[in-house]
Amino acid sequence: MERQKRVAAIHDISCVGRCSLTVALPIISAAGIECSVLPTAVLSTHTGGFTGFTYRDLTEDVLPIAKHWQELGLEFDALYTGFLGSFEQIGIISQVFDMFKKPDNILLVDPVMADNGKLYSIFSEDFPKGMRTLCEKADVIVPNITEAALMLGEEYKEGPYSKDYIVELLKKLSGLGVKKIVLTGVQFNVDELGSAVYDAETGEINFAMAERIEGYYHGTGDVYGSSLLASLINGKTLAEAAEAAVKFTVESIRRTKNAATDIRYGVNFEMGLTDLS
Ligand code: PXL
Repeated sequence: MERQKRVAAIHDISCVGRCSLTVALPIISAAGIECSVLPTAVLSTHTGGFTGFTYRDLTEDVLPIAKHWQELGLEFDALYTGFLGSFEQIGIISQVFDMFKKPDNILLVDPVMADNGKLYSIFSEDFPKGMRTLCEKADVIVPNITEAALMLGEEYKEGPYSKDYIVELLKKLSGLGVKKIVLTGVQFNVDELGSAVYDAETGEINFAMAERIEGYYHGTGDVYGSSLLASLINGKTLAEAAEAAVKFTVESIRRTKNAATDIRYGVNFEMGLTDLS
């Protein structure tokens, strides 16, 4: 039997609200991949739309956890980072990348820090500059349009976008040195939403679009990133993985919309997990 693949997911634990590790762990596991976790912070809920959340910064634990893994001789087919608990963690995760990088594994960075033109309130203005340095080390990055604009030092533009603008953003992002870019929140008209994929090595650009469902649903970036990575690890091309991730995310949003639940609690991805496996 083929060796089972193993991923290290490096995100916070938002105890309630379906994002970060409470999304990455089930999705990656359902795809048949072992998912180890390195929590960056523990919060009672995520920070989007809730007030009064608790926040335990785990910056001091990240390196000792990684060093223990190294002593155990552990290897990973991918390291997948999302929400980081502090600015300092950017440099620490960069060290963790150096510890576990292999010629054939994937460093996937989702530079979680902003959406809808705004940096999340808990991050300082210099956070995008720091996140840019982590993206420079990655094999694959998955920014949304806001995160892309912030890392490039550009003004955020609201959609719909022209194809030329999206292609320009992809090419500028490849200037960071990263070879595979998946840009989310791409919109060419009001009825569709999806992602743009650029492989800087082959020059290939693809778009994965789906019907846009009205409303802002929390945690969808993590649902998307986790399913994208699961498909990549299971041998899909970047373009195929983006297609599958758009489909899985949109179906999760549709289920949530139909149930009319409070959107702060994330999307119902759980009922799609059996299809994923
Ligand atoms: O899904 C992104 C995310 C992850 N973790 C925390 C967040 C957010 C977005 O707001 O607050 C703690």
